[in-house]
Amino acid sequence: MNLSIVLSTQPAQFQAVTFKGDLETNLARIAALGYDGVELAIRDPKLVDPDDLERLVRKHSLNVPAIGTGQAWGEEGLSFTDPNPEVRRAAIERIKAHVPVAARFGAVIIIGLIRGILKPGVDQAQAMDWLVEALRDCSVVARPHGVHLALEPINRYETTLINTAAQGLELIERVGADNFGLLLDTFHMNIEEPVIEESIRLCGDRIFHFHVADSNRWYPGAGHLDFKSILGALFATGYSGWVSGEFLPKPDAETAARQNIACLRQI
Ligand code: LER
Ligand code: MN
Repeated sequence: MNLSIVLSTQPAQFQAVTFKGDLETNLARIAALGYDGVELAIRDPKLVDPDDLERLVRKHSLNVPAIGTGQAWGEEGLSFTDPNPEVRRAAIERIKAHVPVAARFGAVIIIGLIRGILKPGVDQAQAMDWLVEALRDCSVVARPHGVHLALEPINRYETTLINTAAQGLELIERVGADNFGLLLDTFHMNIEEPVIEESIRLCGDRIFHFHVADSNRWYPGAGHLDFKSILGALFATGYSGWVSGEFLPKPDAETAARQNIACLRQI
């Protein structure tokens, strides 16, 4: 099992980022804890020097399995489904700008909240059309670089667009690109999926990336999810990707990251 953990390269409001702050210090801490990789949350690729980033990551013998893009929404309000066409265009351009960085690391580009939240006056069907159009556009640009895009079903309290694995699969049908799939997150699945393992089986080879957090969004083992059963179902699909920790830095980042490794390695 390849284990990674989320690390933000810039200051961020989103709370379930275990590590924030000085990049090199955190990379050293994450490597020392025994992780194989680091999932980088990058608001804008223009804010990072890819050569520098690669040098630092390699220095600590870490991989980068995925790039999180949600801060472009959280900090700047960019979204695929904003009623303003300029905002939609900027969101699409932002995702395309991640492609060379993702290609360099062999990382999946995560489509989280950059898909947006339905704004007042916007019709759901219209928003879905914009979403499909944006995802087709980005998938076409990413494909020649061998880059995959993974949309994350997110629970109803955070967005109105694509809350469940089944909705994610319908979206995949509509987008119709073989480099477009899903990121499943156990925290969201615990809220939205009747049976987590069944949803995992249903998504099968369309699972491009996987986030773990327990039911309370603490590290695995701190809540009531059955990770032995969940990860059993995941690997039974033939999944050979990463299991990435995205949980609250509670009681503190170091302890949470250590407990996650202890719980998952035992499984
Ligand atoms: C991001 O991966 C995530 O899980 C969402 O909760 C972001 O809001
Ligand atoms: Mn997540």
